[in-house]
Amino acid sequence: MGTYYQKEIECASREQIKEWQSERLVKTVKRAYENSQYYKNLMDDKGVSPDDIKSVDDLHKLPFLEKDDLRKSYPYGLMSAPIHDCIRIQSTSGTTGKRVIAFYTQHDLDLWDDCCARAITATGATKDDVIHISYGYGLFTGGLGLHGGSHKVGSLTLPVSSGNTERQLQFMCDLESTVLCCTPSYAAYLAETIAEKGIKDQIKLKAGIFGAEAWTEEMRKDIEEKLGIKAYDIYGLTELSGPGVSFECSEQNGMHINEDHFIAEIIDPETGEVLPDGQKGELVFSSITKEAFPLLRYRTRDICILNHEKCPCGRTMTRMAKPLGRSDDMLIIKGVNVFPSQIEAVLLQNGYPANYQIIVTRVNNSDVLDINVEMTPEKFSDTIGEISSAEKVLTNDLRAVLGIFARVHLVAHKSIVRSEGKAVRVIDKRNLYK
Ligand code: DLL
Repeated sequence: MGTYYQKEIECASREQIKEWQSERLVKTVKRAYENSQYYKNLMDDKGVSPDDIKSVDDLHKLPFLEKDDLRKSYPYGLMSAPIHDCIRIQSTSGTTGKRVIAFYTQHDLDLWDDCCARAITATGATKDDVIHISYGYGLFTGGLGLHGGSHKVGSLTLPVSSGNTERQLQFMCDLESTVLCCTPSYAAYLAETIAEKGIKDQIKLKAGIFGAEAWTEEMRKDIEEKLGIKAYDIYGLTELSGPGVSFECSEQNGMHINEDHFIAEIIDPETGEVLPDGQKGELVFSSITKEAFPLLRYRTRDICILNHEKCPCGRTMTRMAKPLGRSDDMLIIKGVNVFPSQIEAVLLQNGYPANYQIIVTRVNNSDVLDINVEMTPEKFSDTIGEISSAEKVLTNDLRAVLGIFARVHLVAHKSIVRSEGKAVRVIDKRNLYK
């Protein structure tokens, strides 16, 4: 049996969960339709009205919502609460131009914090623990999400944020952090640094809550061994609130979806058809308790499988597998969402052709991004100094747009193999999805 933050909810009967979902869905559809012109248009176009949605069984009647809808309706088009009731925004990482912005009322933040508190408590943590948060704070949801959850649990919260490994380790040793929250790649990096410094005996960690990017079971084992902890997965996305949409329990066998707040469906990414239980497809979520920014049938583009079997931990909430891939071309590099189109835009702005190749590798559990870019005859230079300064310009421009470092390599004209079909722009050697 597990440890719970809200046992009566996390272990509720399936009938009770369905009842909550139906009642909350009906309310949310009405709220969205009445407050957002964008939603109203979407539903009117599909010929469905709020009266058609009487229970969770009617969910399939609603139109899908996609990332593109969020861009088109930027910034306020999908708001379902007055702006003066909103107290915060968060935003997705690494996108340019019209970023995806999520708005929160006090009520929304409160429920999000509950979701993260459930994830923290599932690791066995209590108010006696020291929660060390190395996810980035700011627009990214990782830091502030786990921070709110840790406050709810009543633990001592260390808002260290990302970066500055020396400082991380100093706090970790001096304040005896017991639960580490960060991306799995940063956890692996910290583990390595701890070993190099020979300070393992000063580390009191017992659990880690790692997410925001794909990671394998091999990586879990490696981190667990090196840090001497149990490593828990956590999933979420900005559009739905942030981390805590689902989280792992002590069984480490799938992430429990907080179904009192989010309804999950699996669809065929090509046809949009809802797939039967146990089939692999694209994960679609409806958030049914949010006031400011509820999303109905939002296509996450994450490929996944749901598991409705009862979990030995006692929770009744459906589990989702680790995401098995994406149905779009988004890459997550060092926890940052990167679209190849953003890279292409920078190259074109700098006068390079769209002949490039993005190569992502993982060296010592840390992502490395290399971009090979063809020079045009006009851009050609055989002077090393000129080439390296042109590469530097691209690296800086890419860093400004993506927020991460990329190694740019200018290569000879026509040296990148041309494809007869779709160009192979991305070579992801990390094998993150099994
Ligand atoms: O990554 C929220 C988050 C923060 C989750 C901290 C967990 C911990 P976004 O930046 O909007 O939000 O990116 C969302 O990241 O659609 C998945 O593709 C991917 N992702 C998130 N968690 C996991 C995970 C945050 N545990 C996108 N495993 C999602 C695999 C994940 N992929």
